[in-house]
Amino acid sequence: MEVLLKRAEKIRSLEIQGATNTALSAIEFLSEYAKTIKCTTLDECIMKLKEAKQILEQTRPTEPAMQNGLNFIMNKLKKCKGDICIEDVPRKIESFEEDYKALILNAKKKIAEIGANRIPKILKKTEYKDDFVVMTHCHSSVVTGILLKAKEQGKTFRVINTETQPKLQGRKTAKELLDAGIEVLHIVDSAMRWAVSTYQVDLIIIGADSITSEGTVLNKIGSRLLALVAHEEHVPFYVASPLLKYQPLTTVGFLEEIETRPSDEVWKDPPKNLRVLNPAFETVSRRYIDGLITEAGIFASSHAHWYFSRLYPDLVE
Ligand code: RUB
Repeated sequence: MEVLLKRAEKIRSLEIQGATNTALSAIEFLSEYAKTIKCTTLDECIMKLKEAKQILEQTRPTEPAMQNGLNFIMNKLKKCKGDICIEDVPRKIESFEEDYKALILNAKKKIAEIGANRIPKILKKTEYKDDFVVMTHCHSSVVTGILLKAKEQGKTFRVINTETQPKLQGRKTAKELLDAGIEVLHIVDSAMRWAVSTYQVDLIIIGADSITSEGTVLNKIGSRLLALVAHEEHVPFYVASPLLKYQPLTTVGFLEEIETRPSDEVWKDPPKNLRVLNPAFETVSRRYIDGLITEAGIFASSHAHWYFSRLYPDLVE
C-alpha cells in the first residue's frame, strides 16, 4: 500500500500530468499493486483493489479517462470472477490494463491522423497572410500528437502556445514541438487575445480532461477564455480528445467536479489574510466548440454520448 500511495502522490502533485498520462499511469499502478497484495479469498482481493482504485481516483477528481480505465479493469475482473482463482488475479489485471492502454493509444493515433488533416498541405498565400498558425493551451499529448503528425507529413505551420500558470505546462508543449522542428511562439496566458488577432491565428486546438453528456468540455483553466476569443475573432475552435474522456455519470444527472488545487502553487508565501484561489479546470460550452476531434471522427461535442456508447458499451453507466 505504501508504494501505491507514493505513486498516487505523483499523479496528485502533477509529476504525472495530463489526462492521458494520468489514466495510463493509474491503470499501471493498479496492476502493479495487484501483484503485491496477499489475500485469502477472491472477495478480499477485489475489496483491496477497490480501495486502491478509490485512492487513485481521488488524486484528480476531473479525470474520467482514469475513472473509465479503472472501471474497465474492475468490471472485467468481476465478470470473470467465477472462472478464476486468487493466483490468476495479477495476470488478469495486467491483461485488462493492456487492453485499456491499447484503446487509448489507438484512439490517440487515429486522432493524430484526423486532426492533422485540418492543417493544409499547400498554403494559399494572400497579400495579407503567408503562414498557417495553430494555437493551443497548456500541454495536451493528444494535441501535440496532431501537430507532430502534421509536421511528419511535411506541413509547414507555426504554433502559438500559452505558458499556463501556475504550473507552466505550456513549456512542455513548447519544448516537445521545438524538438520536432516546429516553430513555436510562447506567450503568457493573458496575451492570448492579443496573439489570436496579432498573428491571425487560423486554428485553435485544445485538449480535454472531461466531456459531459451535454457536450461541455472541461480543460485547463484559461480554455474558456480562449474559446471566447476564438468566437469573437471567428477562429475555428476544436477540442481533440479520445471518447474515453467522456464522463458517463453526467448522462444520469451528476455534475462533473472541477478540481481546485493548493493555493501555494500560485503563491508560496502570500500576505496574511489573503485568499489565493487556484481552480485547475473550467468548462467550455458546446456553443463555442466547432468540433470534437475523436477516434470516431470530427463531430459536434454534443454527440459524444452517442459515439461513446457505441464504441465503449461496457463503460456506459
Ligand atoms: C492538462 C490539460 C490537458 C488535458 C489533456 O492539465 O488540461 O489539456 O489533460 O491532456 P494538467 P492529454 O496539467 O493539470 O493535468 O491530451 O494529454 O490527455
